[in-house]
Amino acid sequence: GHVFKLEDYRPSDYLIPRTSLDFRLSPDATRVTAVLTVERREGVAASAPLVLDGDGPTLLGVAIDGQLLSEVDYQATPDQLTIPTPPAAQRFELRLETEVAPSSNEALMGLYRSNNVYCTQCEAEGFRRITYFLDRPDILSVYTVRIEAPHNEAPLLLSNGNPVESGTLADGRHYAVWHDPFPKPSYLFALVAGALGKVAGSFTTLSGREVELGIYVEPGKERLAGYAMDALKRSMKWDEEAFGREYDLDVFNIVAVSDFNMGAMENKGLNIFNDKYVLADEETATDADFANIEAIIAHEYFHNWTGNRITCRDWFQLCLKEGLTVYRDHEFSADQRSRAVKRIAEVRTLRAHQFPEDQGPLAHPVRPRRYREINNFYTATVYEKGSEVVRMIRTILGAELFRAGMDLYFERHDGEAATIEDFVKVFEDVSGRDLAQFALWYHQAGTPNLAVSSSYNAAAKAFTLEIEQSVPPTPSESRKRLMHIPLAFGLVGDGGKPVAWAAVDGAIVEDGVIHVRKRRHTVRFSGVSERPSVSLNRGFSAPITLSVQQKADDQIFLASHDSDSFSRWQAFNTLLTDALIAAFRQVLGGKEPAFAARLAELAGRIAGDEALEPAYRALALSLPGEADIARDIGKGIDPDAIFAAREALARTIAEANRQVFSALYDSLADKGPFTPDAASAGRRALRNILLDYLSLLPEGAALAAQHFNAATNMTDRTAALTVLAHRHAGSREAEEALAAFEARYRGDALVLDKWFQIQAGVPGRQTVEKVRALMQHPAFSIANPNRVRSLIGTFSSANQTGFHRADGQGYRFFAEIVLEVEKRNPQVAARLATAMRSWRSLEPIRQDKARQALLQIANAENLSADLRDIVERTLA
Ligand code: DPP
Ligand code: ZN
Repeated sequence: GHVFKLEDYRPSDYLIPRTSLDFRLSPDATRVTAVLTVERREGVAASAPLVLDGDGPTLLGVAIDGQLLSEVDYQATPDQLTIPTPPAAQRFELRLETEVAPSSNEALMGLYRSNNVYCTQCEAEGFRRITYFLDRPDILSVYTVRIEAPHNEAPLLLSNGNPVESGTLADGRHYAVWHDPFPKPSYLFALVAGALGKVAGSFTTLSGREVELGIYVEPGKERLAGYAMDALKRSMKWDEEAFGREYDLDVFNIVAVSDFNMGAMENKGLNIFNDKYVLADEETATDADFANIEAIIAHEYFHNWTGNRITCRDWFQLCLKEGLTVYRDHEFSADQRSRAVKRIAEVRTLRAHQFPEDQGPLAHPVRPRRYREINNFYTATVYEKGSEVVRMIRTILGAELFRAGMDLYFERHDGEAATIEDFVKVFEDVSGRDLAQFALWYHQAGTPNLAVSSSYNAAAKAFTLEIEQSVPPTPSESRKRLMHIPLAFGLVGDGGKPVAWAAVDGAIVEDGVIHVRKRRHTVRFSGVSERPSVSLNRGFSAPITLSVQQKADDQIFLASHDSDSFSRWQAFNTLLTDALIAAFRQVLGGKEPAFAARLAELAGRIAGDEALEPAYRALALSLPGEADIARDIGKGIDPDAIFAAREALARTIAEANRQVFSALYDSLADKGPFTPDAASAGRRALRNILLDYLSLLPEGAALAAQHFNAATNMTDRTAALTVLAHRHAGSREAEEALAAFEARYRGDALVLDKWFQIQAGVPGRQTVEKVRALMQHPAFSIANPNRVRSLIGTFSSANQTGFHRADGQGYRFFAEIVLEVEKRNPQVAARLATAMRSWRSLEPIRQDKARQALLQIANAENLSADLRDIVERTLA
């Protein structure tokens, strides 16, 4: 396939300042008339051909300035429309008639049908499936859209911008016209038509403008959109307060659909959402679902400024909008909930998804320089690491200069298609700093490591840190440059108090941050009157790995006393990880794993520490996942041994803390009616992790069954069901609970996704057969991305012992299903296939089986560009 390269960027010869679209909707043959005002760019020769992008629309006719072209005047292929000799005038009108079939569009890109509702998804390159266009983000156009359909089939007709006209026509048909005054790239175009229920709201902006809000859902589900509406209003208010950003149209609409490739899409004034991220009440949604809804509603809304008003020059700049918008939604959630807890959760996610990507064959810079298929770059690196890079800018500049830089960014680039260079420049301009070395975070792949050791000289009152940075090689980048790493730190003394120093040399240290810029720094603190424990990378100030020469005593001390709550959590998590890695080696050596008694004691103390938020305690008690442990071990992975080590530690902690956990479990039972707020969710999280431990003790299955039966909300119900299915698989209690859950939610596809997910996650070799059987369940559909992700995605990316069965059956099944999904939906198949990205870290026997499965996919005929790209890079 073609490789797109950043350095090949050049502006197009033509612009399209105005786009007018007319849709005659029909499931199998929708007519689209596009009238484009085409303008030759200043300085471009009149002989320059006009070349538009396409992806299979049926072309019915082409006219220029009202004159129908004959077929010798243009060349059309499925992916290109060329007009070799456009008019000499600088500006002309191009009219295109195309036909598309939404009902047979299973790729869910372009115009398609979901539950009989017409909807669109155009990012990144879906618009070209509707009509030929300059389908690139630097072509900004003002759109007017007319939609016509039979009233009974599609009473609701929506597009971007503001409604300007609507009316009835003959034969039960009607139409609506929408106009979006803000020039936008084609990937932000959207259309929705169908029969939907509406939840209405309104918002008064900072400057007093009234905005009409609408959330549209499947009729009958309106009641489930209340939380999303509330989250939307809070997002709008927060963006005014935190970033001075006001909404700019008269209406803001959100539509929930059930077939959607991503989480949601930020189309201007008309966000389209995967219904999973809109619909919620306590009966059907977990606390995690509520938190996701809040975050994604905010994320898409925030795109209105970071993505829509200022968009990307080209797709290499994807992180310009995504990394920044993730940073904004993280800050929003931190302000709405608990900042400390939110930060820990973010870091866990980053480590679980971005670190393995950065450390494997799919590693790429936050701003890539090459791609074959842009759909494959909506990655944890672009999103999550991209957000961390923005956070580091704020750490380096401080809150005020960061805000000044953001203000300048909005002022300078509003209405433009910008680049990462533009973004970095505003912060250089407001601060006077040189961020050239810092900008390597955008350009260089790989997770940097800092090796740190410390020493204290009591006589000289000197404390010294030896810091050495390295960046591991990644595909096609074997030599790395030295990075600028802002390392937040603290010297912690008796009882957790900060230890003072008189002077420091060896690196720039400001506001609690060591600016690591060279390969080695010897940082000397003088006038230090007691031996401190050093707390490093506080708040996770940089997305790096640390190799610290630190005694277990120091870690235990920090896990109890560090005043930085992230680092305190980190210290305990490091102790757990070290113990689990040692236990893994014991299991491999045929021994029973053993754990230091003080680890379990510390777990008990954290669980019962009333000074700590319950949500924080829940996060501390949740052991590193099997995949986290595998990542930290790095190679020679035997998932069965990791599983055994982890179960042994959980059991040790449970047995040592039986009384404390049990009493605490009882005291945390929900009193009063359900509320989805962070504090209540935190109490449920703590109680449910305690259940997880207690379920390992005698009577554990009975306790979990009781928890399941007494549950009054989905959080508790799924927590108990998970414990039963995963820890007591095959027991009467587990079977009864699974059956009861299925019966209760038979008609609710989104809730049954949880049932699929829980069963796909059951550890052990038998699960592959169970997953295969569940594909025959009436609620499963291989055409629906949510179903596929719940069942197949969970099995392949979250079931270490099931998927990585030593005999390769998990991989074989997976290859077969990926190829099956690929026939309809290449994007979803390619995403699934990334589950194989860490195959080289497996022990040799599994590695060989994994390679065979990858080859099976690679050798299939007519592979899509999406899947081919992932599989070939994974095998390279
Ligand atoms: N809809 C996806 C997101 O918001 C891609 N833009 O991240
Ligand atoms: Zn986004």
